[in-house]
Parts: sequence; C-alpha cells; structure tokens
Amino acid sequence: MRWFLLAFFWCTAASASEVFPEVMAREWGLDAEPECVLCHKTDEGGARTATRPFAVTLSRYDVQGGNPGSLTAALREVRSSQTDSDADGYSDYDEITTALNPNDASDGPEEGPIGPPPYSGPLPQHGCAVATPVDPSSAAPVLLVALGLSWLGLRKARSRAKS
Ligand SMILES: [Ca+2]
Ligand SMILES: [Ca+2]
Repeated sequence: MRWFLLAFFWCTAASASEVFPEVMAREWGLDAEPECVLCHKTDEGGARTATRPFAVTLSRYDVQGGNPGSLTAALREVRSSQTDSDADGYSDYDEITTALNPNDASDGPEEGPIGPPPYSGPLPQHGCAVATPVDPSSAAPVLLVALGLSWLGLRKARSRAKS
C-alpha cells in the first residue's frame, strides 16, 4: 500500500508530492532537482511506475506519498546507511550527488568502487598465513642448541636404563 501511495503521488501533476524532487535537491544539496526517471519508468511518472532500484530502496525507508517529511527521513537513512541500489560499489548518495546513476551498475566512479584496494600481496600457500623463508645462517645456532639438548637427553636416558 505504501508503495502504491508513493508511486501515485510522486511526480503526478496535481499531487503534493511534486515537492519530492525539491526536497531531495535541498536535503542532499543538489544543483538541480532530480528527474522523475530517478524513480519512475518515464518522466510522466504515474501510479505503479516508481519501480527503479533507487525507488525500491526509498520504499524500504517508509516514504509516504504526499509526506515530504517521510522523504527527508528516508534520504537521511539512505545517506547514513550508504545504500547501493545498483550494487556497483558506489553509494546512492555518492552517485546522485556526483551526477551518476544509482540505477545503473555500469555507471560507477571512474576510479572504481569505494573501499580498500584489491589485495596485491603474496597468495597464501598453506591455510591463512604465508610462511616466511628462514635464513639457514640465522637458524644454525638454534639448531645446534636443540641437537645438543637432544643428545644430553638421550645420554641421560641411557644411563638410567643401565642402572
Ligand atoms: Ca551504486
Ligand atoms: Ca551506478
């Protein structure tokens, strides 16, 4: 029902939701009001045409047709939760405020998705860690001590066995 109300009121000629693009431009500091196709199939808008991914995202945040306050609250939630309606790695807020399309996954940031850069280190060889190679010259003293202790242990065990 909520979705129907949003679709009915948003971008229709005589509805109170004509202010939705204005509310969005003001709330997110846009240079111009977004076009109706941000949410609707066409610029004509109309009932049951707000089916674009960004409109679906807004509907999850309780936007109610004719209620600009509900849109303001939804836009704040969308911004703070960094929703990504087209799953291209760039948030809806970042796309809209940089004139990209939050409904088109092929339209993303030039520098690639936001987030840490891809891992470029060595690939794990065993489990989750990579063993670093041991320098034989630094391991020699440790190896000699271990061999000496083993020899002493064997010698003591043999002397106990004889007695
Ligand atoms: Ca996106
Ligand atoms: Ca996009």
